Amino acid sequence: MKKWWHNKTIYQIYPKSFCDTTGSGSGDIAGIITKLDYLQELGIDMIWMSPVYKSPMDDNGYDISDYYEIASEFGTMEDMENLINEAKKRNIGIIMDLVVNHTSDEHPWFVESKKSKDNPYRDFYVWRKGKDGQAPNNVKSFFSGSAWEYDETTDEYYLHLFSKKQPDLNWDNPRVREEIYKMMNFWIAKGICGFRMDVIELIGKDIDSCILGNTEKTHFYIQEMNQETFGEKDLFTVGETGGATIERAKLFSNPARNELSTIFQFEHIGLDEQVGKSKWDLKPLDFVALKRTLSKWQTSLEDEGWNSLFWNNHDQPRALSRWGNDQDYRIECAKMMATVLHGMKGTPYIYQGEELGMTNAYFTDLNDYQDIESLNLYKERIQAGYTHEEIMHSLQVKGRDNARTPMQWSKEEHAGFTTGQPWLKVNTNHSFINAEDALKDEHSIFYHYKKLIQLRKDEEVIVYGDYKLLDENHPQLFAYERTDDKITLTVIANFTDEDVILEGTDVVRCLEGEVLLSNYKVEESYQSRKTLRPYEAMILKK
Ligand code: ISL
Repeated sequence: MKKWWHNKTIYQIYPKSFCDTTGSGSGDIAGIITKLDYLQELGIDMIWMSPVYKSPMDDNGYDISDYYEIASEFGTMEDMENLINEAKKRNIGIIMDLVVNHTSDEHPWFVESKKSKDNPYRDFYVWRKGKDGQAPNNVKSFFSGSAWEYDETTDEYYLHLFSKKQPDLNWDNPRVREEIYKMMNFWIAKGICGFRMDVIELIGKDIDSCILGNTEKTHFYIQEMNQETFGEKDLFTVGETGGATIERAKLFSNPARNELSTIFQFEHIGLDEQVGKSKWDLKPLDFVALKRTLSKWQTSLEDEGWNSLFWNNHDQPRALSRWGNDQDYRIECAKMMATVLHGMKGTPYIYQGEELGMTNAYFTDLNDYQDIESLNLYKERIQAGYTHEEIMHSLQVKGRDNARTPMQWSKEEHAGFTTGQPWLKVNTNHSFINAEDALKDEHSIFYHYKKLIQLRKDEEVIVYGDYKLLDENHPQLFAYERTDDKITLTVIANFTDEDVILEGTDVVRCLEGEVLLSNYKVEESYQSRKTLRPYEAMILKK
C-alpha cells in the first residue's frame, strides 16, 4: 500500500552543531529556524532532530532528564513550537528523537528509584544484586566497561547499556510504558510528524540471560506503543535497530504487523570492522560486499518492509572520507555516492553537511575529542596496552566527533556557525567547503542533492520500481537498474579514482536513453564511451 512518506527525503540535524544564534558556541533551536529556508531550497520533506530535551548532556542529549522540557542550551518550548510551525509553513515535518531505552540518571524517576528498594519508582529501572562481590553478570556497556554500576545506598547494581549516566528503563513494568506513551502523545499533540526511535530493539531484553534486546517482547511493546500513540495518526516512524537482520526488519516494518514505518539496519556500516570485534578494529572495505549487502536489502524486503537509505549519521564517520575520496575528487565522489544511494528504493537520509561534501575532522590531539564514547575508549585501550598512536588512528577513522564538527555555513570565522567559541573545533576546510559558496555554484554538491530529491518525486520508478544489481563482482563499478512496467532507470557509478574500462561489462549494454543526471559534463556521444571517469556517476532513463 502506498504511504504519504514513500517519496520523501529526510534531513538529519545534530542541533548542537547546526547553528548558534546566542554566541554560546553550541547550536540552538532558533538557529534551526533561521536555516529553514536553506532546507526548503534543498527540497527535503522532514527533519529528524537529534534530542533537544532537558539533559545533563553526558551523551549530548541522548541522556534525558525531562521529556517535557527543552534543554536551556537549545532554547525553550516556545522555540520548539515555533520551529514546528515555521517548518510546517514550508511543508517540512519535524521528527523527534525518542530516547526511551534509558533516561539520564538525573531524571526524577531514577533519583527516586535509587532511594530505596521499596520506592514506588524502584522498578522503573533494572536493579540486581551482585554475585560474589561482582556485577550480576558480564554484560558490557556499548561505551566500554561493565554495563552494571554498583550503588551503595541499596547495595545493588543498576543496568546501563550506555554510559553510567544512562540507566536502562525497565520496559517490563507497565507503568513505565504508560508514562512513555503519555509523553509521546504530548509530542504528537504538538504537531510533529514522526519519531526516530533510539536503540528501540533493546527495550525488550532478558538481561539475566544476557540477551540485550530483539526478543518477542520488543515487538509486543512496539505494537502496544503503536496502538497507544501514533498508529491511528499515520505518523512516520523509524527504529534504530543496529542488530537487524532481514527477517527481523520484516517483523519491525511489515505494515501488516502495525509496528514501525521503517528501520535503520547497520549491516553495511559494519563492513570495515573485523568480524566478531568492535567498530574500532578496522579492516579495509570490501567493495563487492558493500554492493551485495545493500542490494540484498533492496531485494529482500519486498512488500513486507521498507528500507532506510543512509551513508551518514551523528554516530558514524563521514562516508565520503571513510569509503570515498575527500581530497582530489571530493566533489565528484560526494555526488557519486549520493547518486548511488538516492537511486535506491527506501527513504533517503541526508546528514547535515553531507550536501556540502563535509569531511571527517581527523583530530590529531586527544584534547580535541569531546565524545564520551571516544574518551572512554581511549582510557580502556591505554590500560589494555594499546599504543597512543593505535588508539588515535581508530578515533580518527571511526570516532563519532568526525561527523559532529560544526556545520560549515560560510568561509567566515568559525564557519558562520557561531560568534563565540565553538564547542567542537570547526574544520579548517570551511574556507572552501561551505553553504554560502555552494548556493552560488549551480554545479555544487548541494544542487546535485536537490536534483536527486526532486527526481524521487518525479519518477515513481525510484520509489516503487524493482531493483537489479548489474556487474555484481566488478571491483570498481556500482551499477543497478530500477524498473517498472513503463520505465527503466539505470544508475551507473565508478566507485574508484581510476577509469573503468566498460568493454565486457553489463553497463556497456545499458548505455542507452536520456541522461537524467550526471556528475560530469556528458557529451552527446556518450553511448560510444570506452571508459567511465574517476567517480563518474549517471542516471539514465529509457
Ligand atoms: O555509535 C555507535 C557505535 O559506536 C553505536 O553503537 C551507537 O551507540 C548505537 O547505534 C546507538 O546509538 C544511539 O544511542 C546512543 C547514542 O549515544 C547515539 O548517539 C544514538 O544514535 C545512546 O542513546
